[in-house]
Amino acid sequence: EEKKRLSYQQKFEQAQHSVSKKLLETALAKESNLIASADVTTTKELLELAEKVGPHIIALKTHIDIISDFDYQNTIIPLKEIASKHKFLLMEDRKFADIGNTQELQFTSGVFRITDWADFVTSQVIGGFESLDCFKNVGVVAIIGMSSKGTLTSNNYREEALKIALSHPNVIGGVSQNPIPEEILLFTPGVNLADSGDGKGQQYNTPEHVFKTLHTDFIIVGRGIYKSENPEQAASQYKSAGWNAYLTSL
Ligand code: S5P
Repeated sequence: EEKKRLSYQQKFEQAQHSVSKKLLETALAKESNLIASADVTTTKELLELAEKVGPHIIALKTHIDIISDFDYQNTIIPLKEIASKHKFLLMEDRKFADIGNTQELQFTSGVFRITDWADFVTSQVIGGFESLDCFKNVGVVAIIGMSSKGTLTSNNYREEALKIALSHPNVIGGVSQNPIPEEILLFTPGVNLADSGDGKGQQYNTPEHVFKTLHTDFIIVGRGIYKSENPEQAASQYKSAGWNAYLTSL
């Protein structure tokens, strides 16, 4: 018999961090474990996508530095309004990868001022335990393993990265293509219902696969949604596929 996973309710009850609680609470309320990745390059596309997929997602993942007309007032303020209207969180996929002092500057300064609006951020753990101390007011999702072909996140790297992730109080979860301990949340990108790759190294799995084999908590879907002819409908499909796969894995 296969090992059973903890339910979102059980994880909610044992969660320590306010952002973990918020994510799990949102998942239960919306019956969704879907995070849409908004890898679009203009404010208009970002806001339109957020509005369309908002009802179906628990978080919108941004790469805010690819928005060519970024402007705090015109990009972030309306994005935050849409997020609060549709009750989803904002996840900035910055993948910090430097010493603590530099990460702190990248997190708080520049035009993006990530600290002022992101609910949680991604960070590499290559800079070591203390490099994560600066992310005090947000949750950190540590990059444990990457989805791309030829990644350097070997077994040994992942083991060491997990030690940091599990012991740091700012860390709420990890990004990985392998199972991780249930004390932190598992976020899995590289999910697509139609494709197995993108010709640029990305490797895709289905929602069924990642819930069954990894016991993932949240799926991250980019092109499967924003490149679709009908992103609203695609988000709804991924939401159902993800939720059904979760229920089946219980
Ligand atoms: O290992 C990873 C980690 C991340 S966060 N592999 C990934 O693909 N990602 C991100 O997930 C990537 O930066 C992109 O924003 C998204 C996947 O997009 P898709 O279009 O391939 O679904």
